[in-house]
Amino acid sequence: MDPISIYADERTKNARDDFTIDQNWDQFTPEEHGTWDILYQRQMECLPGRACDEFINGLKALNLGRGGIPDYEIINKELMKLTGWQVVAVPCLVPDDVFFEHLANRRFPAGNFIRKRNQLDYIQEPDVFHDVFGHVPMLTDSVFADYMEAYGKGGMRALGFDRLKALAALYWYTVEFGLINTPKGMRIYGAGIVSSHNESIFSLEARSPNRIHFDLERVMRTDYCIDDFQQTYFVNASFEELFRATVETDFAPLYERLNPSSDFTPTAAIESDRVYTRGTQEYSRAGGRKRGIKAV
Ligand code: HBI
Ligand code: FE
Repeated sequence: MDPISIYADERTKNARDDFTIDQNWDQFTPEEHGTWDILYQRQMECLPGRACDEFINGLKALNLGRGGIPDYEIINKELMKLTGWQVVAVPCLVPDDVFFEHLANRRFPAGNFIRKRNQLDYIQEPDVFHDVFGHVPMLTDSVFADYMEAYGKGGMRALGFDRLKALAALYWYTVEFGLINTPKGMRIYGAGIVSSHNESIFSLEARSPNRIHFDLERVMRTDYCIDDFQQTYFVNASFEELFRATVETDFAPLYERLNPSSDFTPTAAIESDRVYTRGTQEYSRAGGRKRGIKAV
């Protein structure tokens, strides 16, 4: 995700050195709490049977449906008890090194604003609904929580190798847009999908996208689209697979052999792929969101 507004923004003027700010939960208006409720209700109509159990269990454990934007004082008590993670408020996207440092210390940075009523379907910069509804429930799962910390530590190491695009692709195709095989079928865990009504349906049921089994190096070599539905979704066998792939990989030689830019386009399917669905790519070929193409 290319940070689109990280410096010199009036929102960052009272941020601390690590870009955190106080949530000031009581500053949110009834209208803003109402926006959370609208988005929450809409997602709860489409996620049961589509989101993985770990996500649904996390939503319940943190009671994110209690009504209104969650107060971090309250949810962090529960989250800390479960996996030692906490949510910290930030005004906007933060620089990569700051972001990785937070993850490496089990702090998830959440945008301290919520989208307007005329942006319910899409926002480019992550707001509190994308970050807290989308990302935080998975942090209640101990294996995924370990993965996110390992990712943050890997990210801090990566900064020295100038291979950020590859590392961002790993985040993008797992944390943001990952699918997972479960005994009940293919399910969603990626925050970018679970926080979007249409992509929750498109990612599992549309003919257009590829669905390919996760392979760490393949994912890191694949370009991605930041402002529309994905053209390929990668599918994990388990969160243990994701965690092991990250902690068992010696990233230094991998970064050396990776090219600075992506080798594969977002629509590619290659010889070594384990393909679940070879998509038609009809949605992106027709022009996607920009051309107002109906995805589902
Ligand atoms: N900052 N607040 C915030 N949220 C993000 O998801 C984020 C970020 N900065 C950088 C960043 N993501 C990317 O580098 C990662 O997607 C790798
Ligand atoms: Fe995100």
